[in-house]
Amino acid sequence: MSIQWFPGHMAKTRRLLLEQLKWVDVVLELADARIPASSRNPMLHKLLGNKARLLILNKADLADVNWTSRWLRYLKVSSPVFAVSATTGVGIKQIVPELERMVVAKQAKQAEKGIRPQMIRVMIVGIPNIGKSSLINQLTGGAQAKVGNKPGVTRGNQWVRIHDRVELLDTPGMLWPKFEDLDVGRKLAALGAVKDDVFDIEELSTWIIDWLNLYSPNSLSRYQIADSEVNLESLGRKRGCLIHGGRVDTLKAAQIFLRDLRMGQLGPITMDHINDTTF
Ligand SMILES: Nc1nc2c(ncn2[C@@H]2O[C@H](COP(=O)(O)OP(=O)(O)O)[C@@H](O)[C@H]2O)c(=O)[nH]1
Ligand SMILES: [Mg+2]
Repeated sequence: MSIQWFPGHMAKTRRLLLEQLKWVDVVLELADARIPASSRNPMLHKLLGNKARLLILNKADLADVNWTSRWLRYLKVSSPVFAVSATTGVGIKQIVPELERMVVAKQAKQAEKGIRPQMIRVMIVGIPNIGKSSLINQLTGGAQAKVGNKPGVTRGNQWVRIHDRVELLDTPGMLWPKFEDLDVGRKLAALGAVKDDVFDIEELSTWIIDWLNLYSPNSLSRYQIADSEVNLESLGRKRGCLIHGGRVDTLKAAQIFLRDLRMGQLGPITMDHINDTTF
């Protein structure tokens, strides 16, 4: 696939991430609760090696709660996982106690060797727009409490104390989104995780509307289109996106639709589903 889904340079991003990873004990991997699979980077696993990872499904306020609990059950088989909202703060309080639990064994080993418990150093990683900065703000309460932040000193890693035993790297690790699968790309674009110039937004909107018609028809009820199928045409007509001759401005309709979707105006939506019925 030749489409440029990611503004950065992948090799450089990867190098930077590996450099940052050296300093941390635990990685907070951010995914989007609305697309818990599509919003993760498949390479991260390899980059992490055996480093501890806490998975966080952010934007849970915009996701379908039933799907979120299914995803949590499914994902916790592989790593500890929480659902949170970095804007409302819901779920954030679970993070620090879990970080402490995660390093208990390591610190017990160190204690046996007579090493005093060290600060737990953590960093946040995730693809663009996943909520990394918002989560840093939640955890630091606005970053007043910088550790080792001396004016005039060359900028390096800045650590912010978020608990008496936990420090957070104030620069999140950037990951690139998955590139391989067109539908993954469409879901990422649908929810604003890749830039709007990657896809034709009328085609994208049509794909999403078809998806919703199939899997989540209630989401479209907001438009109160009862007499015909919901599509860009009927949606635009309903929302008054008309050009002369009474034709529908489908570009305008697509813009309105995408804005509604991303702002949660269509209600909670989860676009990655689990096929395995045991979860
Ligand atoms: N509704 C909702 N919006 C969020 C949440 N977390 C982040 N956002 C929004 O998502 C956008 C990107 O967030 P940001 O923290 O800048 O992401 P970053 O690029 O990973 O640093 C911003 O508009 C945030 O307000 C969340 O939990 N819920
Ligand atoms: Mg940011």
